Amino acid sequence: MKHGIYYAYWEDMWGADYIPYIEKVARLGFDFLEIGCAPINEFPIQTLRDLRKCASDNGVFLTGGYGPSADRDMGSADPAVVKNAKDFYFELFKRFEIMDIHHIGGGLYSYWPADYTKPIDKAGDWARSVANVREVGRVARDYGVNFCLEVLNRFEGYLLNTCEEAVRFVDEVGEENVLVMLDTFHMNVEEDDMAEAIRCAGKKLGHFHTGECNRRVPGKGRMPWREIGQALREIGYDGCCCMEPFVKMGGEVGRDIRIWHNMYDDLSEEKLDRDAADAVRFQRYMFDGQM
Ligand SMILES: [Mn+2]
Repeated sequence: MKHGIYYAYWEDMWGADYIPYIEKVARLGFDFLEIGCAPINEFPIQTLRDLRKCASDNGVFLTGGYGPSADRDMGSADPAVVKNAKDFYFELFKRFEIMDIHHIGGGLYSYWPADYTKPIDKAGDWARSVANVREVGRVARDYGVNFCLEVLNRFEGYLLNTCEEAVRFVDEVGEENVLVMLDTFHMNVEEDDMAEAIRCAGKKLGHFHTGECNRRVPGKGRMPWREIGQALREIGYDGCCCMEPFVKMGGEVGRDIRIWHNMYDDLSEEKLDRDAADAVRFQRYMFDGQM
């Protein structure tokens, strides 16, 4: 398995200069860095080339994470919103090719975080999203990109809350590069059995996020890591395991992740780096049985 981390652990906005984080995660012992997709279509082409070169020079690769804004919702009943979403992904895939990115994961089939002040049409959004994800997924396939649909807890999304729903959804989509994505934080809310959910995804598991129940780095809480690692090995998962810790209040990240207290007294970069380096050693040991 490949072990990575999402850049937003260190940042408070949905976008950043990713170059320093590429160098950092290589130094801390990771195989890849997950970058936020929100600003990518605005980056100059040279920046994309620089990111690719920096990753390659540092012996790591990049993946994309994305929580679509409400105006890029592929389940929307408004054709203008759906078109806006498709145009965003089509441009993004061209840019992924320049950056050598082959995985995108998140609530790509909908928008995030869900706005529950509005009425929810789950059946209608599901049907529209299946058709639209199929179309976007086919384009992703042409660029060699796996389009991974993240199962979210009920407070953040309403289309895919369990792995069983996600498997049904990707079966309806019927494209081999449109896959299920699980995240231990969301699974902890919705799944009866963490290992059973992983087995339910089986060969359709395309991307995996890790974090404790309160989104601290793996190893600092009560998540059943041994059982999770065992289940991933059982299904022969050889893909990306990206930790997605969030520990700081503030900014867009703190607001959207709902962090209303700092998780540590010491939030210095040195402390965050040390915890990340410990966590990747821990995760390798739990998932691969090696340090
Ligand atoms: Mn996640």
